Amino acid sequence: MDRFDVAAEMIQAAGEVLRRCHLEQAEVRQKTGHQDLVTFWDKKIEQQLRHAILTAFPQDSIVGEEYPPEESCGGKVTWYLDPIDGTTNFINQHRNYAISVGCWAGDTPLFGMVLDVERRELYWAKHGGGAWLDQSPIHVSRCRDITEMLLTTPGLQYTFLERHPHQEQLIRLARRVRAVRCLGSVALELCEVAAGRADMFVTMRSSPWDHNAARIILEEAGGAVFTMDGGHLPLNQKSTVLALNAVELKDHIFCV
Ligand code: 2AM
Ligand code: CA
Repeated sequence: MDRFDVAAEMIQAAGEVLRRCHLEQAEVRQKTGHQDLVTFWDKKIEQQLRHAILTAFPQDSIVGEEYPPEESCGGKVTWYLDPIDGTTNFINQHRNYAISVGCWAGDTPLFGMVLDVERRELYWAKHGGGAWLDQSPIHVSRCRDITEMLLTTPGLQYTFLERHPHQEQLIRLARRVRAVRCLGSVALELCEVAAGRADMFVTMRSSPWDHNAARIILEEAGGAVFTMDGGHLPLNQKSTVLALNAVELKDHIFCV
């Protein structure tokens, strides 16, 4: 099996585990505070994914949310894993959470997969092969009028309410768009833009495991990703993220 097939098999097996699990109160822990949580299942699933990858490709590197990076022994392929993206949704709703698996050769994308676990929907893209939702091709929206756009952002608090250098710009943008939606999962929200159900996405907080799978899917669907400053989105650092349904939109969204 090649890396894509290993990823497809392991992500579906992990989804099955999460759909069947019953989360106990004692399995939830705070990381940096009461709005940043981790569960027994985040760790369990990441262990399961790491084991599947390293069994098949022991030379590969792994960057995942819950454990220190697994350094490569000579290979140049890196996997970016988020075992549960949208942990708060997993805890409070048991829906609207994803497993995110991105695979890169240095800074060249190989493929990205995002499983919407409870809907049993797999978003995926191979570099140069278009973007897909299960067997159907997906594409970003054609909308170019900002007043008709849906803006999605995972966290109302940290996008609009906390002080940060882009706060005023974002509040102005929120007044111009048709509506703002908060789903609570970076990976699923980037896929919403890829599938044309939202037109743009912003977050003030994202990590490589949150966005390095879905960014491949979004770019293959015709969209573009940047930092909030309009710069290149880094592969290996925490960053702000701005995602658009068209690269040209970047020069227009903050000009009012
Ligand atoms: P997570 O569920 O894997 O933690 C909404 O919280 C979205 O923002 C989720 O995709 C979440 O990923 C992500 N996120 C990134 N950094 C975060 C942070 N410091 N606190 C809360 N959510 C964070
Ligand atoms: Ca996570």
